[in-house]
Amino acid sequence: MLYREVNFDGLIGPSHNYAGLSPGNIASDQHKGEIASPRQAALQGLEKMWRLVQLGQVQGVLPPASRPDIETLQRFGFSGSVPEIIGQAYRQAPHLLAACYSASTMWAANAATVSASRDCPDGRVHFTPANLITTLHRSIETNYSADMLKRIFSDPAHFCHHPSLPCQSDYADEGAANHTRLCDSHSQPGITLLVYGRGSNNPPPKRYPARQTLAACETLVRQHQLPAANVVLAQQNPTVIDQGVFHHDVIGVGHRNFLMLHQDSFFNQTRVLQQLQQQWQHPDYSRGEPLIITEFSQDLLSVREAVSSYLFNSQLISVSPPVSSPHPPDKQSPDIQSPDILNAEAKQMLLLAPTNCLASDAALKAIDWLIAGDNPVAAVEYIDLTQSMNNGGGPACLRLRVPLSQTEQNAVHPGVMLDFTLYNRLKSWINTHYREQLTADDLADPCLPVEIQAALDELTEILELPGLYPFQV
Ligand code: SUG
Repeated sequence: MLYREVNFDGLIGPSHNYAGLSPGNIASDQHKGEIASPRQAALQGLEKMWRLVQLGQVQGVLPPASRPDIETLQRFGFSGSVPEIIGQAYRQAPHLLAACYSASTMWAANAATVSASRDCPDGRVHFTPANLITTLHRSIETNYSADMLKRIFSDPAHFCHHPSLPCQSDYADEGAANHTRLCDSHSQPGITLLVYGRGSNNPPPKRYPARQTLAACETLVRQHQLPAANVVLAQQNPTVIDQGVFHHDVIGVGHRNFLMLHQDSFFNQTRVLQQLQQQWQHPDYSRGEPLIITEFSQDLLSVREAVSSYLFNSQLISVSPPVSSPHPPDKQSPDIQSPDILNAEAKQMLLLAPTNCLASDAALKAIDWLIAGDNPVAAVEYIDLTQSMNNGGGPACLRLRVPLSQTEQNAVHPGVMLDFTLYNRLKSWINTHYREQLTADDLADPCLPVEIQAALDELTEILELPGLYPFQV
């Protein structure tokens, strides 16, 4: 049976803003207090999703959480009507209001860790929502993400949902941003590479938080019952976390039998890569293709340039040839390049990179070097996600990868699968409901929650997910 990697992207919510909420995420810090454009952000994210469809991929949409999170503001002691709660929070603790307004569920790579049914002994796709306990604004995503994923992947015959890990520092978990599945083809069992930043005897970072722990990774392996022969746990190099690599997906990306990463990604990288190669050749799994690993040297691309360009946060997409002539998305027609059935098993890959790479000579040289090298990447295409990028979220951050068989895909809630009709409906929904600009002071506007509720109410009709939000029940 054919298996595909299906991307589910977080739809960027109407309260997208720049609040500087993530220590160790350099872009979030640098753009703190700037004027955001929620409308532009959401349209950029939607264009990225649509581009994937045009490239013959199967693409889903994950609705944003409802913001502001009034329940959390009440837990912080603010009371009264919604305008009163917002007014008090704005005057007394604007950082709490900003946290409860964050549109951070857009970064779907942090929503959950997902294991393919081919990797799990019970033959189901396993989900563990991330507890995201390192930052306040992200820790309040978990309950919503868990419920939303259960609505979209609801059939217990195919999908198994675990509780998030305990909310204690030893179990800090940031989901798929620290998970890479390497496989021969999606229809074969893969190797689960899980990356953590602290919890072993090796030194943790000194300056910035390590958001994923060894104990969290071990727990995920147990929950999903992944066979030891198919698991590799690797520690992030603490010095790169201290340079702004707050998730592994800021410094490495893998797809199928290909992994590209910076030479300084892991603590004891040589050993980690050897272990991957050894496990790839495990006699119980006759993998036909070689595992191709491409390391970028510090001379080719410094960690600083990797973080500012977000080159490693690109998406790698299997596409049928020819892939060498990128062209901008055709906004008028559903110009699907080729049937996705061909793409799912295609050997060539396209690098879908953020336009920030275009501003870096080093990143451009590194991409040329990659394409010329002995690896599956045949072409690059750039995608403008500036609004999300300014908060440290590139192409790979915005998507949750879910490997699915055709039968499993048929069991996914169909209302969230992107086609030309849904793309157009979402575009007009964004243009109708989203503000052109949003500042920190706008968060005090009592009209904003009302506008957002109206928008989300309509969204649940578009996606056929009635009662998804607490204000609807
Ligand atoms: O958790 N930024 C997000 C970016 C997440 C990127 N995801 C992956 N790398 N997979 C974060 O740091 C900034 C919000 C603000 O500052 O307003 C923020 O949460």
